[in-house]
Parts: sequence; structure tokens; C-alpha cells
Amino acid sequence: MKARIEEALNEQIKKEASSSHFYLSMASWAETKGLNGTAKFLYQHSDEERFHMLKLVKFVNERGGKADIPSVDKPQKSFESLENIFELLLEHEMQVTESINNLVDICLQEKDYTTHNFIQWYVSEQLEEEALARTILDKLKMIGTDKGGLYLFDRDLENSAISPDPAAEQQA
Ligand code: OFO
Repeated sequence: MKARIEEALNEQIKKEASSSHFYLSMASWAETKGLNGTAKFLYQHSDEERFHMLKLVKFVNERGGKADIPSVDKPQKSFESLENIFELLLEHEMQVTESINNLVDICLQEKDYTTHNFIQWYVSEQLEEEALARTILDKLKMIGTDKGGLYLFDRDLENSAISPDPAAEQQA
């Protein structure tokens, strides 16, 4: 594996680890506010990001590179509101999408079509994650500050099929 590709993949490993940590912090905040559905959703999302990281670690090592297991920065621990959480989540996912697109670019420049093929899974994943975050945010905007609406939103998220499912992803 070319050094430039290895470096870019290792940077992505760090980003996925940071995403996992960020969502874990959001989940923990939601749990302490009694928002159990949101907490469940975010704990799952955090696991999903860890899986994204692991998938990259294994790919780098299998292709003769060396995965760099990163230290991650402490994420913020309190949030203004549910809407604020999902705004931050969407913003974060948009940055990750940019970084995945950049990886695609590097693969093409380096003519590494194997890694390019591998990264396509992340391209589709980003599309889904951004769409999911936008759907949730739209719902929250509609609800506004209505307490009953927020209660139902949290309950729906607990049972919702739109929750990320790391178990299903691992079969992908
Ligand atoms: Fe790894 O997809 Fe979100 O960040």
C-alpha cells in the first residue's frame, strides 16, 4: 500500500474513532436527561462508528500497511437541546463525507483501485447517515419546544426502524 494512501486511511481511522466518541458523549448526555430513546439511538450510532473504524483498521493491516490506533480528543459533554444534538451530528457527518470524498480523490490520483473500491462502502454509508440526520432534524424542527411532541419523538426513536443498526452493518 502506498504511503500516501496509508496515511489518508489512518487519518480516517481517527475520524471514525472521534465520531464514535462524540456520539457516545451525546448518548450519555441524553441518558442523564431521561431521553432514553435518543440515548439508545446514539449509543447504537456510537457502536456503528466504532465498526467503521475497525473495518478500516483491518483493511489497512490486511493490505500490508500498519493501522495507527489513535488517541481521541475529549468531546463536549453538555448540549443545549435535542435539536442542538442533531444539528451537531449532521454537521459532523457532513465533515466526514468531505473527508471520505477526499479519500476517493486520493485513491484516483494514486491509481489505487482496490482502496477506491473499498471506500465506496463508506460513500454510500455517508449518504444514508446524512439523510437520516436530516430526517430527524426536520422532525425536531416541526416539534419545536412542544414537550408532548418531544416525549413522543423520544419514544418513537426508541422503537424506530430508523435507528442505526451496527449488527446489520457488520454483515455488509
Ligand atoms: Fe462513519 O459514518 Fe458517521 O461519521
